[in-house]
Amino acid sequence: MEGHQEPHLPNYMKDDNVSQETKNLISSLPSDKDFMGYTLYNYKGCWYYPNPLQAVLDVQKHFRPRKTDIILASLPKGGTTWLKSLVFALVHREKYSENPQIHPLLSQNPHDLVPFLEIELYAGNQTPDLTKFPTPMIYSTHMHLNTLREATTKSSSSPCKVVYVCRGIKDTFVSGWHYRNMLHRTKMDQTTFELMFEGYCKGVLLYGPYWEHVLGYWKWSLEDGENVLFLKYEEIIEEPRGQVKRLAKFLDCPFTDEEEKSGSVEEILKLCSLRNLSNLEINKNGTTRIGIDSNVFFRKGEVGDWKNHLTPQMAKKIDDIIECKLQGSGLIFQ
Ligand code: PAP
Repeated sequence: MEGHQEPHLPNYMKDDNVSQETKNLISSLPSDKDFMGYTLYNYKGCWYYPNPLQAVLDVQKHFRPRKTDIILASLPKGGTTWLKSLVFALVHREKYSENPQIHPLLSQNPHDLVPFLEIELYAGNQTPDLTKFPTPMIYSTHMHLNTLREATTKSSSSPCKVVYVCRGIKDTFVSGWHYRNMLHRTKMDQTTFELMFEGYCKGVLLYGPYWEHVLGYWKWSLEDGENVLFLKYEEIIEEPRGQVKRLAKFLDCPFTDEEEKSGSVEEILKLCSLRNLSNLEINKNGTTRIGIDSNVFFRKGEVGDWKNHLTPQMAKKIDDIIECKLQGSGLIFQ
C-alpha cells in the first residue's frame, strides 16, 4: 500500500493478507486515495483497503448465518460500540440478573463481546470455526449491504435479524476525525482535517460513501421490517427507553411488565451508558482483541459536536450533498 506507513496502523488498513485471486480482482477495480494517501478500491459500490476487502470476499463466500444469529451493522463511528453493548445486555439479561456484578460488560470491551466479521473473524481466516459460538451469537460488521445480503440470502436457514445503526454525517465525520487522531496518537493538522472532510464529501473513505451505506440498509429495513431494524444514534440519545424497548421487541426478547416495573430497562441503559463504560478499568487501559486501545471508542457522545469543528461553509456543503443523495428516500437526519 502506498502512503507513509504509520506506527499504529491497524490491520484493517493494511494489505498484507490478500490472496493472488484478490490481487487480480483488485487490479481491475476502480481505485482512489484516502486523505492520507492510502489506496482504496471500490468493490460493488463500496470503498475498501485490501485487507478488509479480502475478508469481505471471504464473508460473502463462506459466512452463512443461522436463524438465531444477530448481525449488527453500521458505518465506523455510527454508534457501533453502544449498539454492541445494548444488544449484548438485552439478549443476555436473564443470565446476569441475579449476579449483575459478574456482567461481561464490566470486564470486557463491547468489541470483544461482539466480534466483527470482516475485521476480526474473517481477517486472515477464510473459514473461522463459528460453530463454537453460543446461541444467540451476535456478530457485527461495517460491511455494505450488498455484500452482507449476499451472505445472508445464501444461508439455508431463515433470515437472521440485522440491526443497523447510523448517525448524522457531520457527527460521524467529527467522531472519525478524533478517532483517527487517537489511533495515530497524534493531533493531525488543519490541512489533514480538510482533506479528510473532502474525502467524506466525495464518499472516498473506508466503507463509504456514507450515503450509499445508510441508504442500502434503510431500503432493506423498509423491504423486510421483520428482520432488519434501522436505528439512529440521535434517536437513542433522545428517547433511550423507547428505542431500547423497540430493539428488545424486534429481537424477540421484549421486556415483560414485571421487568419494566422493576427498572430493567433503566439498568440496561445505565450499564451501557458512555459514562459507565468509559470509566471501567478495562475500557480505560485495555486493548481490544483487534489490537486497538479500548479507550479510543469512547469520547463525548454528544449530538451536534460537529458545530465545534466544522465551519458554516463546510456544514452547508455536506448538508447539500446529503440532501441531494437522500432525496426521495424518506430517510431524514435532523
Ligand atoms: P466504531 O464504529 O469504531 O466502533 P462507534 O462506536 O460507532 O465506533 O463510534 C464511537 C462514537 O460513539 C464516539 O462518539 P464521539 O466521538 O462523538 O464521542 C463515542 O463517544 C460514542 N460512544 C461509544 N460508546 C457509547 C455509549 N455507550 N453511549 C453513547 N455513545 C457512545
